[in-house]
Amino acid sequence: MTSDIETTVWRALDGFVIEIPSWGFADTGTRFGKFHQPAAAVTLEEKFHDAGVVHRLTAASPTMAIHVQWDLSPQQRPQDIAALAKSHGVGVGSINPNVFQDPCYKFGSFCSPDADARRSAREHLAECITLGAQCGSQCLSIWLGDGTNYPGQDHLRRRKRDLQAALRDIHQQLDREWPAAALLVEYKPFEPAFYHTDIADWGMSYVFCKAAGEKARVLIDTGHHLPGCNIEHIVAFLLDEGMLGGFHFNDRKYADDDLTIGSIDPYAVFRIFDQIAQFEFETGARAPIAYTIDQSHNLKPKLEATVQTVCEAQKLFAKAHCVDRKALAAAQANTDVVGAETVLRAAYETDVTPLLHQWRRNRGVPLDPLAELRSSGLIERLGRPREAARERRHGSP
Ligand code: AFD
Ligand code: MN
Ligand code: MN
Repeated sequence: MTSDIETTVWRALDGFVIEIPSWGFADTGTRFGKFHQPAAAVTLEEKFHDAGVVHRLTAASPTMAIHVQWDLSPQQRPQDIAALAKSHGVGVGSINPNVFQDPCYKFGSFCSPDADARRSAREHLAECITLGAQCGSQCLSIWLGDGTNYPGQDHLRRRKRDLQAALRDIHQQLDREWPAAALLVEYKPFEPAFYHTDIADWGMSYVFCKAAGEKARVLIDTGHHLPGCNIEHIVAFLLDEGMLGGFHFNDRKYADDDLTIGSIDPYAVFRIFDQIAQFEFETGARAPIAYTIDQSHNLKPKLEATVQTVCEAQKLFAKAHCVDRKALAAAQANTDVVGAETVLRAAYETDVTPLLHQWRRNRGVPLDPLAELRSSGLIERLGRPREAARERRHGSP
């Protein structure tokens, strides 16, 4: 006989689809250096291959987010990209433009005082929209590094108005060319700009989304908050407004550290998922949220870090769906502070391993995907030909 908890958790896991980032498989580093891994993916084919490995091991990650400039060459046709993804058992996920690395974006993209930079950014977004519409993606996910480094450097309200106009124009192009797509607008308090960032917090993203059009939603990157910020409160508020579009998962000790989710503060992630679970319990509907990993796997082997992340996210999401919602509501109604907290902590401390194992058994995937990967020798087997290919390309690793 299936218990209510089992039904609730399995149904939640069915809907908890976690998109993996192409950039999670490639060599990354910090501004102090890049650390090469032999099995790191370089080509789009290798990235889709690795995404397929993760999905076959977890049954939870059917799409891979594309970072347009990091992954694609101008010659690649959208239909070929979609076919390549399909050949590895995954689909094309969110389209991530890049208007922060080209030298023309030195003073910003859509907010730049330089009309040519604004024009370049708009042209790049137009190309991204055409690409997304033609390769079966469902989402355009925008992050801007726009900002300034010094007081007085630029006119803050002029920058805001230029960005509002650009996002409105982008939204209109989505309506014309890619009507099924969601438009996610990410925020970040600082970095690469160090005095002000044009989309610095959830409120600014909210206002930009409202001005852009009805497809636009706020994207919460869990590493993009100043220390002490109550992220689950932002989640609750945006859920209630119908303006939460999705997440970029990672963890952080100090800033946007891009560590793996739950590695520093798993209880914080649980509290975020608890707000979503409560919303789903009370509405009886799945929250329309895009869950995407956005991490830099500098020290951890890329594939291990990605599988570990998917499993950790599933575990915390399952725990959040173990909360006794009726007992919690009663304790809250009676201002039973300790009682309410005890209900929440009991769910957090629930061992959901048997529930995860049964969910995976039902899908024919390994009960412990990470252990399976680590014992398979796959990463070592991938490293050798990829290292050889790198040497052919560059003459050295
Ligand atoms: C960087 C940014 C932001 C963005 C990601 C992918 O901080 O999180 O979403 O790159 O473009 O991590
Ligand atoms: Mn992000
Ligand atoms: Mn980030």
